[in-house]
Amino acid sequence: LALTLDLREALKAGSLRVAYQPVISVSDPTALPAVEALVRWDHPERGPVSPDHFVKIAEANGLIEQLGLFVLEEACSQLVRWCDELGTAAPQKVNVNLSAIQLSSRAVVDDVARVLARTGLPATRLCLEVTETALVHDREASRDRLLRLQAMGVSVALDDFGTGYSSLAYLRQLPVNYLKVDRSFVEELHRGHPQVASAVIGLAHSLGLSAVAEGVEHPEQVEALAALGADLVQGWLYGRAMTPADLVTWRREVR
Ligand code: G
Ligand code: G
Ligand code: MN
Ligand code: NA
Repeated sequence: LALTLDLREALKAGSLRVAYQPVISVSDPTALPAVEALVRWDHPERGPVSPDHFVKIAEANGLIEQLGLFVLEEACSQLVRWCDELGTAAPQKVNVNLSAIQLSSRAVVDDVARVLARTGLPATRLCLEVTETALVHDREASRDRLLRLQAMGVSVALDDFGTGYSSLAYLRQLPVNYLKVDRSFVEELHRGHPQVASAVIGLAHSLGLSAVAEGVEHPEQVEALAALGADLVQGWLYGRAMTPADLVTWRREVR
């Protein structure tokens, strides 16, 4: 309860921040096709609180729409600032995680449109990450909202793919552009079990989608993923989620 009250305060005070993890192209390691926005909370007494934990608290206490809008607005304005600072070296897109609750709201499409208009970020530079479980409730409404977002130019990624409950029959009808191979399958790859990663990448391609592998920590994983045809990769091997200033340094030094 105390944490819920503190989160409410933090949202009001604007003391949450957003960190950004690079997403790398397998075929062109000098490109920066995207960064994923990940919310961070440095609690004044407890120190950093895990986003897994406080995102759930926000979802359970009616705070997720406000949190989600904060991250979306912050991420879109940050990419506009990077475009000024880095020009063509700026990330091409920013990926923002959308909670199931946000997608279940009638307001989501207008909210996204409003933030894009306010920040001046072209819709084509925004990608929304949704999980399979976000799509099992009210399938028709979710599908319709994603279609309207795509019609605006926003792209959609299916996050943590393979860990939820989405049916493969439904996947074919879903308006998504990217399948994200869950970190657990990238880990298995490292332990000599490429079956699931291989199947997800194959499925993505057979549906005309790009495959993104998450949680890449070892060069051998990249080699294996490249051999399987993965398009994009992200993970600690390339960079952790970092502050906007650190991302600029990383971009200038590493690439
Ligand atoms: O860095 P990591 O510990 O950042 O993230 C943990 C979990 O929290 C992940 O499942 C991630 O998708 C989720 N998460 C991080 N940032 C956000 C956000 O802005 N919105 C939502 N809904 N989830 C987020
Ligand atoms: O669920 P989602 O994919 O949005 O969450 C991303 C989560 O994965 C964040 O918690 C992020 O910090 C974490 N993460 C990103 N890269 C790596 C990695 O290479 N290894 C591990 N163990 N975690 C990672
Ligand atoms: Mn994600
Ligand atoms: Na994920």
